Amino acid sequence: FGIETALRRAIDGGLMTLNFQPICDLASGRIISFEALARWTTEDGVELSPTEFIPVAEESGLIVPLGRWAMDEAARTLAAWDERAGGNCDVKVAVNLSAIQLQRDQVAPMVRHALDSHGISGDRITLELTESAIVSDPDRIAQTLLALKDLGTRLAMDDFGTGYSNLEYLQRLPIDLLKIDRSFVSGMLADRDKLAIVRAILSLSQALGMQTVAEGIETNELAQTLAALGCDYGQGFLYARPLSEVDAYALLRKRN
Ligand code: G
Ligand code: G
Ligand code: NA
Ligand code: MN
Repeated sequence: FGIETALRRAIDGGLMTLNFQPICDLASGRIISFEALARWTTEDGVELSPTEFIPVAEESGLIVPLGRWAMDEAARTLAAWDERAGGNCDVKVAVNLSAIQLQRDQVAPMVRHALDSHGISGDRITLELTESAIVSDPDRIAQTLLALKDLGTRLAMDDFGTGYSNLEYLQRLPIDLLKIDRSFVSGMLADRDKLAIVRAILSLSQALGMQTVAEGIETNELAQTLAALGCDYGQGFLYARPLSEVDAYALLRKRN
């Protein structure tokens, strides 16, 4: 229970922060949005990655308050950026939703509350779901996703291609964006099978009227190839690593 108690204290005590990694339009390089990525700096000053604490949060149920904190913090950050930009800021923020959070929390009212608290319109927020969220309870999830669409948010399927779900849900659920998993993208110039998978995901998303984000772009060559294949957006170290709120805003002012 040690880590669980510590995580609860971190959520309540301001030890969690959000980092922001840009998602860029592949054709123009313009920053469209930032993915909000949680960071936990422990009392000893050690920075823990979400891959270490999200599983703990999910098993303990702390993902509900953690997810609420992340959504509120994302909306608060957008409001702060808007104010700094004198209202001339239209960048979006993408917030991750865990499958457990979707099962256990009332996610649509939670998102609405965060938006209202900070005066942010729903179209500034993208919510990233994983395939596992949909497998667990498709009917309940469908209702939640429709309620989120009513708020104006965009919905993205994260790590697409790595889960166990069937494709039927893709046309049935109001998904706007597919994020092509880094495991397919990063090796696609050297591996014909990976390239074939990326092309298949791109044609599937086009046929279903969805947009695409390629994850894990580290080189210009990869960005150009993906743009030529019709991929809309890209994310990866080529553009930037996950940045502090201050650095993310500075990059936005410099680049856009
Ligand atoms: O930032 P990093 O690359 O270490 O992120 C690792 C994983 O943690 C990513 O898959 C990301 O989606 C997930 N993650 C980061 N922040 C959050 C969060 O606030 N909530 C949830 N549910 N997952 C997150
Ligand atoms: O699961 P999710 O896709 O949300 O995870 C995002 C994670 O991927 C973060 O931990 C982030 O640091 C990492 N990441 C983002 N861009 C790149 C990249 O270009 N290369 C590599 N190797 N990792 C990346
Ligand atoms: Na994500
Ligand atoms: Mn992802």
